[in-house]
Amino acid sequence: LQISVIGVPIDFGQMRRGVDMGPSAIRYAGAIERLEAIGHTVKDEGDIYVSNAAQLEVHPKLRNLGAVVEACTQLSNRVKETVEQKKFPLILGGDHSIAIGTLAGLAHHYKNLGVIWYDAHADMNTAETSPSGNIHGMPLAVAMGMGHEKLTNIGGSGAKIKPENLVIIGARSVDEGEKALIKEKGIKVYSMHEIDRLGMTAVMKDALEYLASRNVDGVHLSLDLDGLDPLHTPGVGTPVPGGITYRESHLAMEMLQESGVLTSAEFVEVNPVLDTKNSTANVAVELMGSLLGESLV
Ligand code: DIR
Ligand code: MN
Ligand code: MN
Ligand code: MN
Repeated sequence: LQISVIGVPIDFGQMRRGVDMGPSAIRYAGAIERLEAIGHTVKDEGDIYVSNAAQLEVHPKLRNLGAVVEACTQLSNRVKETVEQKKFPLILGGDHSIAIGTLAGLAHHYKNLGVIWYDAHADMNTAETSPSGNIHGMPLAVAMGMGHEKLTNIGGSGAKIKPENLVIIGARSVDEGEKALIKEKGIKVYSMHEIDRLGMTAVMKDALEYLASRNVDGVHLSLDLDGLDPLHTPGVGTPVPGGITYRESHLAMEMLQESGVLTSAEFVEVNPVLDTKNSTANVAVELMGSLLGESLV
């Protein structure tokens, strides 16, 4: 593959400072070299410029709205260009609010995009349902066309993804408003219950068959490192115990690689300030290896 790596050093989508250093931490963990060793042509496109949030619009229920809109607008354009150049976009966060920009950019080319959301959370709040006002808990709602119009208009108005083309894997901390939306839209969720009960092999097989049955024209992986158990990825802002294991996560990445359907990916919420010896960024890079074709033997 021709891979374009785009960093988004933003921590304004939530309240724990430091996740803006995620792209550096992931680079220091050897992401570029690791992907080159597989045989990919990798271009590090550097980072999106992120303004000082205090100088931009503030909103009582959407923390740092202006800064998130500005960064996501730039990211949307960069992702769109990357796909136009027939390159594989690999986005490094930053908090999960950046997915608003990623999905807006992808939507320009993929009219029936499949999305795998690997996360402890459903990230489907709006200003009205959010318990926190943190935009990193909202990107999927925005991508489905719900929320403040400054967010839903990034990269063009309207919905960027269809709820029936979305699968969530690893959920274990879902807010009431999100639960209602999941029911209303019939969104496919593989919570920790399904992972425990069926095993990751069956979950991934089912998820991939589901997306194939939807005739998706691409598949984006949005991987929040808090989807894994904090034992493996302690450097995240909102750790939730009882998560996906390290081995299950490698298996999931390997099955996604084998399927051959993946067209873009992002790794988010790595916070070096909260981490132990960069272990969370190291896990991110190891998972990237499995996702993009590294073989064990
Ligand atoms: C919570 C936490 N659902 C919120 N969300 C997180 O603030 O909306 N997402 N941590 O990654
Ligand atoms: Mn175009
Ligand atoms: Mn999360
Ligand atoms: Mn998330």
